[in-house]
Amino acid sequence: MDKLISHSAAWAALKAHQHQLAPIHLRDLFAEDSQRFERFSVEACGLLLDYSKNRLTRDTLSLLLNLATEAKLQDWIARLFQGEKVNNTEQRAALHIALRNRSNRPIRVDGKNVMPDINAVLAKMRQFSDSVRGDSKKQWRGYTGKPIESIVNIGIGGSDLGPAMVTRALKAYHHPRLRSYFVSNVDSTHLGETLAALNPETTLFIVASKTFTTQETLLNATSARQWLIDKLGDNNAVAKHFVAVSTATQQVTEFGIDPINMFEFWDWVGGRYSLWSAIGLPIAVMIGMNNFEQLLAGAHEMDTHFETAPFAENLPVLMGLIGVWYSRFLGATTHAVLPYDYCLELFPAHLQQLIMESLGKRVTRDGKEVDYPTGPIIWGTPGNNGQHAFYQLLHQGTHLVPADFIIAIESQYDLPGHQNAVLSNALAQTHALMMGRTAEQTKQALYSSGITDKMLTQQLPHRVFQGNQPSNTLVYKKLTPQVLGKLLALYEHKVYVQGICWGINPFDQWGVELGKQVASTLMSALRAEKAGLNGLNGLNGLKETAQAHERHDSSTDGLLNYIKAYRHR
Ligand code: G6Q
Repeated sequence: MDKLISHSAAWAALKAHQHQLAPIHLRDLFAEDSQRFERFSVEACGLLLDYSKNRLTRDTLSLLLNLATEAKLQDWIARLFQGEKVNNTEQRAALHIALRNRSNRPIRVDGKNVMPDINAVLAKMRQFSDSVRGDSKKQWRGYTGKPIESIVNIGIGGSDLGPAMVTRALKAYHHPRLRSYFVSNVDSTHLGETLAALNPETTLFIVASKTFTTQETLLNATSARQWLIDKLGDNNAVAKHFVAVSTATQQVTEFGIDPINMFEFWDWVGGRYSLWSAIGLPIAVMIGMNNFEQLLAGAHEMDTHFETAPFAENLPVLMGLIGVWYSRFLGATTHAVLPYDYCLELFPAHLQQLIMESLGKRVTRDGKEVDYPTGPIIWGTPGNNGQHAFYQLLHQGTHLVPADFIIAIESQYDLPGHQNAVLSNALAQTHALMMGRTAEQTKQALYSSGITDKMLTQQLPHRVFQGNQPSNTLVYKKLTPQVLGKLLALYEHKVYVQGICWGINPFDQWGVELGKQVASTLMSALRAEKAGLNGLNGLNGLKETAQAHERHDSSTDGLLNYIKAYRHR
Protein backbone atom coordinates (compact mmCIF):
# COMPACT_ATOMS: atom_id res chain seq x y z
CA MET A 1 0.00 0.00 0.00
CA ASP A 2 1.66 3.25 -1.12
CA LYS A 3 -0.39 5.73 0.87
CA LEU A 4 -1.78 5.39 4.37
CA ILE A 5 -5.27 3.89 4.43
CA SER A 6 -6.38 6.99 6.36
CA HIS A 7 -5.99 8.94 3.12
CA SER A 8 -8.43 6.72 1.24
CA ALA A 9 -11.97 7.55 0.15
CA ALA A 10 -13.30 4.58 2.18
CA TRP A 11 -11.72 6.00 5.37
CA ALA A 12 -13.12 9.50 4.70
CA ALA A 13 -16.59 8.05 4.12
CA LEU A 14 -16.45 6.21 7.46
CA LYS A 15 -15.39 9.40 9.22
CA ALA A 16 -18.32 11.32 7.78
CA HIS A 17 -20.67 8.47 8.64
CA GLN A 18 -19.42 8.43 12.23
CA HIS A 19 -20.54 12.07 12.68
CA GLN A 20 -24.07 11.13 11.58
CA LEU A 21 -24.22 8.07 13.80
CA ALA A 22 -22.62 9.56 16.92
CA PRO A 23 -25.79 10.99 18.52
CA ILE A 24 -27.77 7.76 18.06
CA HIS A 25 -27.99 5.46 21.10
CA LEU A 26 -27.96 1.68 20.72
CA ARG A 27 -31.43 1.51 22.25
CA ASP A 28 -32.67 3.76 19.42
CA LEU A 29 -31.16 1.44 16.83
CA PHE A 30 -33.06 -1.47 18.40
CA ALA A 31 -36.27 0.54 18.70
CA GLU A 32 -36.09 1.45 14.99
CA ASP A 33 -35.48 -2.06 13.70
CA SER A 34 -37.21 -5.11 15.13
CA GLN A 35 -35.14 -7.36 12.83
CA ARG A 36 -31.81 -6.17 14.19
CA PHE A 37 -30.79 -9.55 15.58
CA GLU A 38 -31.61 -11.37 12.33
CA ARG A 39 -29.85 -8.69 10.30
CA PHE A 40 -26.69 -8.54 12.35
CA SER A 41 -25.98 -12.12 13.38
CA VAL A 42 -24.22 -14.95 11.53
CA GLU A 43 -23.83 -18.62 12.26
CA ALA A 44 -20.81 -20.42 10.81
CA CYS A 45 -18.70 -23.42 11.83
CA GLY A 46 -21.07 -24.07 14.75
CA LEU A 47 -20.46 -20.61 16.24
CA LEU A 48 -23.10 -17.92 16.42
CA LEU A 49 -21.86 -14.34 16.25
CA ASP A 50 -24.47 -11.81 17.34
CA TYR A 51 -23.04 -8.39 16.51
CA SER A 52 -26.33 -6.51 16.65
CA LYS A 53 -25.44 -4.83 19.95
CA ASN A 54 -22.80 -2.72 18.21
CA ARG A 55 -23.01 0.92 17.26
CA LEU A 56 -23.50 0.27 13.59
CA THR A 57 -26.10 0.20 10.85
CA ARG A 58 -26.26 -1.43 7.44
CA ASP A 59 -24.54 1.68 6.05
CA THR A 60 -21.69 1.30 8.54
CA LEU A 61 -21.21 -2.28 7.51
CA SER A 62 -21.10 -1.53 3.83
CA LEU A 63 -18.61 1.31 4.41
CA LEU A 64 -16.43 -1.04 6.47
CA LEU A 65 -16.60 -3.62 3.69
CA ASN A 66 -15.44 -0.88 1.28
CA LEU A 67 -12.49 -0.30 3.58
CA ALA A 68 -11.63 -4.00 3.38
CA THR A 69 -11.73 -3.75 -0.41
CA GLU A 70 -9.56 -0.63 -0.33
CA ALA A 71 -7.03 -2.53 1.84
CA LYS A 72 -7.11 -5.44 -0.70
CA LEU A 73 -8.06 -7.85 2.06
CA GLN A 74 -9.13 -10.64 -0.31
CA ASP A 75 -5.78 -10.53 -1.99
CA TRP A 76 -3.94 -10.58 1.34
CA ILE A 77 -5.96 -13.59 2.53
CA ALA A 78 -4.91 -15.45 -0.62
CA ARG A 79 -1.27 -14.51 0.00
CA LEU A 80 -1.43 -15.82 3.58
CA PHE A 81 -2.86 -19.15 2.46
CA GLN A 82 -0.40 -19.50 -0.41
CA GLY A 83 2.58 -19.28 1.93
CA GLU A 84 3.84 -15.89 0.70
CA LYS A 85 6.22 -14.02 2.98
CA VAL A 86 3.50 -11.87 4.54
CA ASN A 87 5.82 -11.27 7.52
CA ASN A 88 7.87 -8.84 5.43
CA THR A 89 10.11 -7.43 8.16
CA GLU A 90 11.46 -10.90 8.93
CA GLN A 91 11.07 -12.17 5.36
CA ARG A 92 8.99 -15.14 6.49
CA ALA A 93 5.70 -16.78 5.65
CA ALA A 94 3.14 -17.09 8.47
CA LEU A 95 1.88 -20.61 8.04
CA HIS A 96 -0.03 -21.55 11.17
CA ILE A 97 -2.79 -22.48 8.69
CA ALA A 98 -0.47 -25.19 7.26
CA LEU A 99 -0.02 -26.76 10.69
CA ARG A 100 -3.73 -27.58 10.77
CA ASN A 101 -4.24 -28.15 7.05
CA ARG A 102 -6.26 -31.34 7.43
CA SER A 103 -6.99 -31.44 3.68
CA ASN A 104 -3.24 -31.93 3.22
CA ARG A 105 -3.24 -29.83 0.05
CA PRO A 106 0.31 -28.80 -0.79
CA ILE A 107 1.44 -25.48 0.70
CA ARG A 108 4.80 -24.24 -0.49
CA VAL A 109 7.47 -22.10 1.10
CA ASP A 110 10.25 -21.14 -1.34
CA GLY A 111 8.87 -23.79 -3.71
CA LYS A 112 8.97 -26.63 -1.14
CA ASN A 113 5.76 -28.31 0.01
CA VAL A 114 5.81 -28.07 3.82
CA MET A 115 3.10 -30.68 4.43
CA PRO A 116 5.35 -33.81 4.52
CA ASP A 117 7.50 -32.24 7.29
CA ILE A 118 4.41 -31.18 9.25
CA ASN A 119 2.89 -34.64 8.96
CA ALA A 120 6.15 -36.29 10.05
CA VAL A 121 6.26 -34.18 13.24
CA LEU A 122 2.60 -34.91 13.94
CA ALA A 123 3.37 -38.64 13.61
CA LYS A 124 6.28 -38.27 16.04
CA MET A 125 4.05 -36.39 18.47
CA ARG A 126 1.50 -39.20 18.25
CA GLN A 127 4.10 -41.85 18.94
CA PHE A 128 5.50 -39.91 21.89
CA SER A 129 2.19 -38.90 23.47
CA ASP A 130 0.83 -42.44 23.09
CA SER A 131 3.89 -43.86 24.82
CA VAL A 132 3.86 -41.34 27.71
CA ARG A 133 0.16 -41.91 28.25
CA GLY A 134 0.62 -45.67 28.04
CA ASP A 135 -1.70 -45.95 25.01
CA SER A 136 0.91 -47.84 22.99
CA LYS A 137 2.70 -51.14 23.71
CA LYS A 138 6.01 -49.48 24.52
CA GLN A 139 5.33 -47.14 27.42
CA TRP A 140 7.71 -44.25 28.09
CA ARG A 141 9.14 -44.70 31.57
CA GLY A 142 11.30 -42.53 33.78
CA TYR A 143 14.91 -43.39 34.64
CA THR A 144 13.90 -45.65 37.52
CA GLY A 145 11.28 -47.45 35.41
CA LYS A 146 8.15 -45.72 36.64
CA PRO A 147 5.44 -44.35 34.30
CA ILE A 148 5.24 -40.56 33.92
CA GLU A 149 2.68 -38.76 36.07
CA SER A 150 3.65 -35.08 35.79
CA ILE A 151 4.28 -33.07 32.64
CA VAL A 152 6.13 -29.77 33.15
CA ASN A 153 6.27 -27.40 30.19
CA ILE A 154 9.11 -24.90 30.49
CA GLY A 155 8.68 -22.00 28.08
CA ILE A 156 7.50 -18.40 27.98
CA GLY A 157 5.37 -16.12 25.79
CA GLY A 158 4.21 -18.01 22.73
CA SER A 159 5.90 -21.15 24.03
CA ASP A 160 3.73 -21.05 27.16
CA LEU A 161 0.49 -19.06 26.91
CA GLY A 162 -1.17 -20.95 24.05
CA PRO A 163 -0.47 -24.50 25.27
CA ALA A 164 -1.21 -23.51 28.89
CA MET A 165 -4.55 -22.02 27.89
CA VAL A 166 -5.62 -24.96 25.72
CA THR A 167 -4.48 -27.54 28.30
CA ARG A 168 -6.46 -25.70 30.97
CA ALA A 169 -9.53 -25.32 28.76
CA LEU A 170 -9.61 -29.02 27.90
CA LYS A 171 -9.15 -30.33 31.41
CA ALA A 172 -12.20 -32.54 30.97
CA TYR A 173 -10.18 -34.49 28.37
CA HIS A 174 -7.03 -35.03 30.45
CA HIS A 175 -5.55 -38.47 30.99
CA PRO A 176 -6.55 -39.42 34.55
CA ARG A 177 -2.98 -40.35 35.58
CA LEU A 178 -1.33 -37.17 34.30
CA ARG A 179 -1.01 -33.70 35.82
CA SER A 180 0.32 -30.75 33.86
CA TYR A 181 2.34 -27.73 35.01
CA PHE A 182 3.53 -24.70 33.06
CA VAL A 183 6.62 -22.90 34.31
CA SER A 184 7.34 -19.62 32.57
CA ASN A 185 8.51 -17.02 35.06
CA VAL A 186 12.21 -16.71 35.73
CA ASP A 187 11.52 -15.76 39.36
CA SER A 188 12.57 -18.97 41.10
CA THR A 189 9.31 -18.96 43.03
CA HIS A 190 7.59 -20.32 39.93
CA LEU A 191 9.93 -23.26 39.36
CA GLY A 192 10.63 -23.75 43.07
CA GLU A 193 6.96 -24.04 43.99
CA THR A 194 6.31 -26.37 41.07
CA LEU A 195 9.21 -28.71 41.82
CA ALA A 196 8.27 -28.87 45.49
CA ALA A 197 5.13 -30.75 44.51
CA LEU A 198 6.82 -33.21 42.13
CA ASN A 199 8.40 -36.64 42.24
CA PRO A 200 11.50 -36.62 39.95
CA GLU A 201 11.03 -40.29 39.09
CA THR A 202 7.68 -39.63 37.44
CA THR A 203 8.23 -36.13 36.01
CA LEU A 204 8.80 -35.27 32.37
CA PHE A 205 10.02 -31.82 31.34
CA ILE A 206 9.19 -30.37 27.94
CA VAL A 207 11.56 -27.48 27.21
CA ALA A 208 9.75 -25.34 24.64
CA SER A 209 11.60 -22.55 22.90
CA LYS A 210 11.55 -21.60 19.25
CA THR A 211 15.00 -20.02 19.42
CA PHE A 212 16.39 -21.93 22.41
CA THR A 213 18.12 -18.73 23.45
CA THR A 214 15.42 -17.24 25.69
CA GLN A 215 16.96 -16.37 29.05
CA GLU A 216 13.98 -17.28 31.23
CA THR A 217 13.45 -20.66 29.60
CA LEU A 218 17.11 -21.67 29.59
CA LEU A 219 17.57 -20.70 33.23
CA ASN A 220 14.46 -22.59 34.28
CA ALA A 221 15.46 -25.61 32.20
CA THR A 222 19.00 -25.59 33.61
CA SER A 223 17.73 -25.44 37.19
CA ALA A 224 15.15 -28.16 36.54
CA ARG A 225 17.84 -30.40 35.02
CA GLN A 226 20.08 -29.86 38.05
CA TRP A 227 17.18 -30.67 40.37
CA LEU A 228 16.56 -33.91 38.51
CA ILE A 229 20.24 -34.94 38.52
CA ASP A 230 20.56 -34.12 42.23
CA LYS A 231 17.46 -36.12 43.07
CA LEU A 232 18.20 -39.16 40.87
CA GLY A 233 21.94 -39.03 41.30
CA ASP A 234 22.90 -39.64 37.67
CA ASN A 235 23.41 -37.38 34.62
CA ASN A 236 22.08 -40.19 32.42
CA ALA A 237 18.63 -39.70 33.93
CA VAL A 238 18.19 -36.52 31.83
CA ALA A 239 17.48 -38.46 28.62
CA LYS A 240 14.42 -40.09 30.20
CA HIS A 241 13.01 -36.90 31.70
CA PHE A 242 13.74 -34.11 29.21
CA VAL A 243 12.48 -33.50 25.69
CA ALA A 244 12.67 -30.27 23.69
CA VAL A 245 10.49 -28.44 21.19
CA SER A 246 12.46 -26.01 19.05
CA THR A 247 13.63 -24.83 15.65
CA ALA A 248 17.26 -24.84 16.87
CA THR A 249 18.79 -28.35 16.83
CA GLN A 250 22.30 -27.17 17.64
CA GLN A 251 21.29 -25.22 20.76
CA VAL A 252 19.12 -28.12 21.94
CA THR A 253 22.06 -30.51 21.55
CA GLU A 254 24.40 -28.10 23.35
CA PHE A 255 21.92 -27.98 26.22
CA GLY A 256 22.29 -31.75 26.54
CA ILE A 257 19.04 -33.01 25.02
CA ASP A 258 19.45 -35.74 22.40
CA PRO A 259 18.00 -34.52 19.03
CA ILE A 260 16.04 -37.81 18.98
CA ASN A 261 14.05 -36.29 21.84
CA MET A 262 13.54 -33.02 20.00
CA PHE A 263 10.34 -32.05 18.22
CA GLU A 264 10.92 -29.70 15.36
CA PHE A 265 9.04 -26.70 14.05
CA TRP A 266 9.95 -23.97 11.62
CA ASP A 267 10.75 -20.27 11.43
CA TRP A 268 7.51 -19.62 9.53
CA VAL A 269 5.56 -20.45 12.72
CA GLY A 270 5.23 -17.31 14.88
CA GLY A 271 5.53 -17.84 18.66
CA ARG A 272 1.99 -16.71 19.47
CA TYR A 273 0.64 -18.81 16.57
CA SER A 274 2.61 -21.93 17.51
CA LEU A 275 0.29 -24.01 19.71
CA TRP A 276 -0.73 -25.93 16.56
CA SER A 277 2.86 -27.09 16.05
CA ALA A 278 5.00 -29.31 18.30
CA ILE A 279 4.68 -26.47 20.84
CA GLY A 280 1.31 -28.16 21.42
CA LEU A 281 3.10 -31.29 22.69
CA PRO A 282 1.93 -30.87 26.33
CA ILE A 283 -1.63 -30.54 25.01
CA ALA A 284 -1.26 -33.72 22.93
CA VAL A 285 0.13 -35.65 25.90
CA MET A 286 -2.60 -34.46 28.27
CA ILE A 287 -5.64 -34.87 25.97
CA GLY A 288 -4.32 -37.54 23.57
CA MET A 289 -3.35 -37.13 19.94
CA ASN A 290 -6.84 -37.86 18.57
CA ASN A 291 -8.23 -34.94 20.55
CA PHE A 292 -5.27 -32.75 19.52
CA GLU A 293 -6.13 -33.53 15.91
CA GLN A 294 -9.72 -32.50 16.61
CA LEU A 295 -8.37 -29.16 17.79
CA LEU A 296 -6.50 -28.85 14.48
CA ALA A 297 -9.58 -29.92 12.55
CA GLY A 298 -11.69 -27.21 14.22
CA ALA A 299 -9.11 -24.57 13.33
CA HIS A 300 -8.94 -25.88 9.75
CA GLU A 301 -12.71 -25.51 9.43
CA MET A 302 -12.42 -21.88 10.50
CA ASP A 303 -9.50 -21.37 8.09
CA THR A 304 -11.63 -22.61 5.20
CA HIS A 305 -14.47 -20.35 6.28
CA PHE A 306 -12.11 -17.36 6.45
CA GLU A 307 -10.62 -18.16 3.05
CA THR A 308 -13.88 -18.73 1.22
CA ALA A 309 -16.92 -17.10 2.90
CA PRO A 310 -18.21 -13.80 1.49
CA PHE A 311 -17.02 -10.94 3.69
CA ALA A 312 -20.54 -10.03 4.86
CA GLU A 313 -20.86 -13.52 6.40
CA ASN A 314 -17.24 -14.03 7.33
CA LEU A 315 -16.80 -14.19 11.13
CA PRO A 316 -13.15 -13.04 11.36
CA VAL A 317 -13.73 -10.32 8.77
CA LEU A 318 -16.81 -8.98 10.56
CA MET A 319 -15.15 -9.04 13.98
CA GLY A 320 -11.99 -7.45 12.59
CA LEU A 321 -13.83 -4.64 10.82
CA ILE A 322 -15.99 -3.89 13.86
CA GLY A 323 -12.78 -3.59 15.90
CA VAL A 324 -11.33 -1.14 13.36
CA TRP A 325 -14.56 0.89 13.58
CA TYR A 326 -14.28 1.24 17.36
CA SER A 327 -10.60 1.85 17.56
CA ARG A 328 -10.27 4.57 14.93
CA PHE A 329 -13.69 6.03 14.40
CA LEU A 330 -15.22 5.84 17.88
CA GLY A 331 -12.05 6.31 19.92
CA ALA A 332 -12.13 3.06 21.92
CA THR A 333 -8.68 2.23 23.26
CA THR A 334 -9.51 -1.05 24.96
CA HIS A 335 -11.40 -4.26 24.23
CA ALA A 336 -12.67 -6.67 26.89
CA VAL A 337 -12.87 -10.44 26.46
CA LEU A 338 -15.43 -11.94 28.84
CA PRO A 339 -15.86 -15.71 28.64
CA TYR A 340 -18.95 -17.13 30.33
CA ASP A 341 -17.30 -20.54 30.24
CA TYR A 342 -14.97 -21.02 33.17
CA CYS A 343 -12.62 -23.41 31.39
CA LEU A 344 -11.61 -20.43 29.21
CA GLU A 345 -10.15 -18.64 32.22
CA LEU A 346 -6.75 -18.28 30.50
CA PHE A 347 -8.25 -17.26 27.15
CA PRO A 348 -8.02 -13.48 27.78
CA ALA A 349 -4.31 -13.82 28.67
CA HIS A 350 -3.64 -15.74 25.46
CA LEU A 351 -5.54 -13.15 23.41
CA GLN A 352 -3.63 -10.40 25.17
CA GLN A 353 -0.43 -11.73 23.64
CA LEU A 354 -1.97 -12.68 20.30
CA ILE A 355 -3.57 -9.30 19.74
CA MET A 356 -1.29 -6.84 21.54
CA GLU A 357 1.95 -8.37 20.26
CA SER A 358 0.55 -8.59 16.74
CA LEU A 359 -1.15 -5.21 16.50
CA GLY A 360 0.85 -3.08 18.93
CA LYS A 361 2.67 -1.31 16.07
CA ARG A 362 3.01 2.30 14.98
CA VAL A 363 4.47 1.95 11.49
CA THR A 364 3.02 0.35 8.40
CA ARG A 365 4.58 -2.67 6.74
CA ASP A 366 6.53 -0.31 4.51
CA GLY A 367 7.79 1.81 7.37
CA LYS A 368 5.46 4.83 7.38
CA GLU A 369 4.29 6.17 10.73
CA VAL A 370 0.52 5.74 11.06
CA ASP A 371 -1.73 8.70 11.88
CA TYR A 372 -4.45 6.56 13.48
CA PRO A 373 -4.66 4.27 16.51
CA THR A 374 -3.90 0.60 15.91
CA GLY A 375 -4.36 -2.42 18.21
CA PRO A 376 -6.44 -1.96 21.38
CA ILE A 377 -5.52 -2.94 24.94
CA ILE A 378 -6.98 -6.40 25.56
CA TRP A 379 -8.11 -7.53 28.97
CA GLY A 380 -10.77 -9.64 30.63
CA THR A 381 -11.68 -12.37 33.04
CA PRO A 382 -14.44 -14.96 33.13
CA GLY A 383 -17.95 -13.85 33.94
CA ASN A 384 -19.52 -13.86 36.53
CA ASN A 385 -16.35 -13.01 38.49
CA GLY A 386 -15.79 -9.82 36.50
CA GLN A 387 -19.33 -8.69 37.27
CA HIS A 388 -18.45 -8.48 40.94
CA ALA A 389 -15.27 -6.58 40.19
CA PHE A 390 -14.68 -4.29 37.21
CA TYR A 391 -18.05 -4.27 35.41
CA GLN A 392 -18.96 -1.20 37.49
CA LEU A 393 -16.67 0.82 35.20
CA LEU A 394 -18.41 -0.61 32.14
CA HIS A 395 -21.82 0.38 33.49
CA GLN A 396 -21.10 3.84 34.83
CA GLY A 397 -17.51 4.82 33.99
CA THR A 398 -16.37 7.22 31.30
CA HIS A 399 -14.64 4.81 28.89
CA LEU A 400 -16.12 3.27 25.80
CA VAL A 401 -15.34 -0.45 26.20
CA PRO A 402 -16.41 -2.78 23.39
CA ALA A 403 -16.53 -6.35 24.67
CA ASP A 404 -16.78 -9.93 23.42
CA PHE A 405 -19.08 -12.10 25.51
CA ILE A 406 -18.23 -15.76 24.85
CA ILE A 407 -20.97 -18.09 25.95
CA ALA A 408 -21.17 -21.90 26.19
CA ILE A 409 -24.73 -23.20 26.27
CA GLU A 410 -23.53 -26.25 28.19
CA SER A 411 -20.81 -26.43 30.83
CA GLN A 412 -18.34 -29.31 31.27
CA TYR A 413 -20.25 -30.31 34.41
CA ASP A 414 -23.98 -30.51 34.81
CA LEU A 415 -24.93 -29.26 38.26
CA PRO A 416 -28.57 -28.29 38.74
CA GLY A 417 -29.25 -24.56 38.35
CA HIS A 418 -25.69 -23.50 37.56
CA GLN A 419 -25.86 -23.11 33.81
CA ASN A 420 -29.07 -21.07 33.94
CA ALA A 421 -27.31 -18.75 36.36
CA VAL A 422 -24.38 -18.40 33.94
CA LEU A 423 -26.53 -17.82 30.88
CA SER A 424 -28.95 -15.41 32.54
CA ASN A 425 -26.08 -13.32 33.88
CA ALA A 426 -24.32 -13.17 30.52
CA LEU A 427 -27.45 -12.11 28.66
CA ALA A 428 -28.41 -9.67 31.43
CA GLN A 429 -25.03 -7.95 31.17
CA THR A 430 -25.02 -7.51 27.40
CA HIS A 431 -28.58 -6.17 27.63
CA ALA A 432 -27.94 -3.80 30.55
CA LEU A 433 -24.68 -2.49 29.11
CA MET A 434 -26.40 -1.67 25.87
CA MET A 435 -29.73 -0.28 27.17
CA GLY A 436 -28.55 1.39 30.36
CA ARG A 437 -31.30 3.07 32.39
CA THR A 438 -32.49 6.59 31.62
CA ALA A 439 -33.22 9.24 34.27
CA GLU A 440 -36.93 8.81 33.60
CA GLN A 441 -36.81 5.02 34.08
CA THR A 442 -34.73 5.48 37.21
CA LYS A 443 -37.23 8.00 38.66
CA GLN A 444 -40.10 5.57 38.09
CA ALA A 445 -38.19 2.77 39.74
CA LEU A 446 -37.23 4.92 42.73
CA TYR A 447 -40.74 6.35 43.17
CA SER A 448 -42.24 2.90 43.18
CA SER A 449 -39.88 1.99 45.99
CA GLY A 450 -41.45 4.81 48.07
CA ILE A 451 -38.47 7.18 48.09
CA THR A 452 -38.93 10.84 49.24
CA ASP A 453 -38.43 13.72 46.76
CA LYS A 454 -35.33 14.90 48.60
CA MET A 455 -33.74 11.46 48.52
CA LEU A 456 -34.68 11.09 44.87
CA THR A 457 -32.83 14.29 43.94
CA GLN A 458 -29.78 13.08 45.82
CA GLN A 459 -29.83 9.56 44.46
CA LEU A 460 -30.86 10.09 40.85
CA PRO A 461 -27.48 10.97 39.30
CA HIS A 462 -25.93 7.89 40.90
CA ARG A 463 -28.63 5.53 39.71
CA VAL A 464 -28.66 6.43 36.02
CA PHE A 465 -26.85 4.10 33.59
CA GLN A 466 -25.71 5.66 30.35
CA GLY A 467 -25.78 2.34 28.43
CA ASN A 468 -24.61 2.39 24.82
CA GLN A 469 -21.74 0.01 25.67
CA PRO A 470 -21.37 -2.27 22.65
CA SER A 471 -20.69 -5.99 22.58
CA ASN A 472 -20.38 -9.03 20.37
CA THR A 473 -21.84 -12.27 21.67
CA LEU A 474 -20.29 -15.53 20.53
CA VAL A 475 -22.27 -18.66 21.34
CA TYR A 476 -21.42 -22.36 20.99
CA LYS A 477 -22.94 -25.52 22.37
CA LYS A 478 -20.12 -26.85 24.54
CA LEU A 479 -16.36 -26.43 24.57
CA THR A 480 -14.76 -29.42 22.82
CA PRO A 481 -11.28 -29.58 21.24
CA GLN A 482 -12.89 -28.84 17.89
CA VAL A 483 -14.86 -25.83 19.12
CA LEU A 484 -11.78 -24.44 20.83
CA GLY A 485 -9.81 -24.82 17.58
CA LYS A 486 -12.46 -22.79 15.77
CA LEU A 487 -12.55 -20.09 18.42
CA LEU A 488 -8.79 -19.67 18.44
CA ALA A 489 -8.49 -19.57 14.66
CA LEU A 490 -11.31 -17.03 14.58
CA TYR A 491 -9.31 -14.61 16.73
CA GLU A 492 -6.06 -15.29 14.84
CA HIS A 493 -7.75 -14.32 11.58
CA LYS A 494 -9.48 -11.35 13.17
CA VAL A 495 -5.97 -10.09 14.00
CA TYR A 496 -4.89 -10.60 10.38
CA VAL A 497 -7.89 -8.66 9.08
CA GLN A 498 -7.07 -5.73 11.35
CA GLY A 499 -3.37 -5.85 10.47
CA ILE A 500 -4.28 -5.59 6.78
CA CYS A 501 -6.81 -2.80 7.33
CA TRP A 502 -4.25 -0.78 9.29
CA GLY A 503 -1.48 -1.65 6.83
CA ILE A 504 0.75 -3.19 9.54
CA ASN A 505 2.64 -6.47 9.78
CA PRO A 506 1.01 -8.53 12.57
CA PHE A 507 3.73 -11.20 12.57
CA ASP A 508 6.84 -9.48 13.94
CA GLN A 509 7.54 -8.39 17.55
CA TRP A 510 10.55 -6.12 17.68
CA GLY A 511 9.40 -4.73 21.04
CA VAL A 512 9.82 -8.20 22.60
CA GLU A 513 13.30 -8.46 21.07
CA LEU A 514 14.28 -5.06 22.55
CA GLY A 515 13.35 -6.24 26.06
CA LYS A 516 15.46 -9.39 25.58
CA GLN A 517 18.52 -7.33 24.52
CA VAL A 518 18.34 -4.72 27.29
CA ALA A 519 17.84 -7.39 29.96
CA SER A 520 20.95 -9.18 28.76
CA THR A 521 23.15 -6.06 29.24
CA LEU A 522 21.73 -5.53 32.73
CA MET A 523 22.29 -9.20 33.53
CA SER A 524 25.95 -8.63 32.64
CA ALA A 525 26.06 -5.65 34.99
CA LEU A 526 24.65 -7.70 37.87
CA ARG A 527 26.83 -10.73 37.09
CA ALA A 528 29.92 -8.58 36.78
CA GLU A 529 29.29 -7.01 40.14
CA LYS A 530 29.11 -10.47 41.71
CA ALA A 531 32.28 -11.50 39.91
CA GLY A 532 33.96 -8.37 41.30
CA LEU A 533 33.06 -9.44 44.81
CA ASN A 534 34.54 -12.86 44.25
CA GLY A 535 37.86 -11.31 43.37
CA LEU A 536 39.05 -13.68 40.63
CA ASN A 537 37.36 -11.98 37.70
CA GLY A 538 37.04 -8.76 39.61
CA LEU A 539 38.76 -6.44 37.18
CA ASN A 540 36.99 -7.75 34.11
CA GLY A 541 33.75 -7.81 35.99
CA LEU A 542 34.03 -4.20 37.07
CA LYS A 543 34.96 -3.12 33.56
CA GLU A 544 31.91 -4.90 32.26
CA THR A 545 29.77 -3.15 34.88
CA ALA A 546 31.17 0.22 33.87
CA GLN A 547 30.44 -0.44 30.20
CA ALA A 548 26.92 -1.54 30.98
CA HIS A 549 26.44 1.56 33.13
CA GLU A 550 27.46 3.84 30.30
CA ARG A 551 24.54 2.58 28.29
CA HIS A 552 21.94 3.19 31.02
CA ASP A 553 20.07 6.20 32.32
CA SER A 554 20.57 7.58 35.82
CA SER A 555 17.38 5.99 37.14
CA THR A 556 18.48 2.53 35.99
CA ASP A 557 21.97 3.12 37.40
CA GLY A 558 20.44 4.33 40.67
CA LEU A 559 18.32 1.21 40.96
CA LEU A 560 21.27 -1.06 40.09
CA ASN A 561 23.39 0.62 42.74
CA TYR A 562 20.59 0.34 45.31
CA ILE A 563 20.30 -3.40 44.64
CA LYS A 564 24.08 -3.84 44.86
CA ALA A 565 24.31 -1.88 48.11
CA TYR A 566 21.44 -3.89 49.54
CA ARG A 567 23.24 -7.13 48.69
CA HIS A 568 26.31 -5.90 50.59
CA ARG A 569 24.37 -5.12 53.76
C1 G6Q B 1 5.69 -14.62 20.34
C2 G6Q B 1 6.91 -13.94 20.72
C3 G6Q B 1 7.42 -14.28 22.11
C4 G6Q B 1 8.13 -15.64 22.18
C5 G6Q B 1 8.85 -15.75 23.51
C6 G6Q B 1 9.57 -17.07 23.66
O1 G6Q B 1 5.15 -14.48 19.28
O2 G6Q B 1 7.88 -14.07 19.77
O3 G6Q B 1 6.40 -14.26 23.06
O4 G6Q B 1 7.23 -16.66 22.00
O5 G6Q B 1 9.76 -14.71 23.65
O6 G6Q B 1 10.49 -17.26 22.64
P1 G6Q B 1 11.15 -18.66 22.38
O7 G6Q B 1 10.09 -19.62 21.99
O8 G6Q B 1 12.15 -18.44 21.28
O9 G6Q B 1 11.80 -19.08 23.67
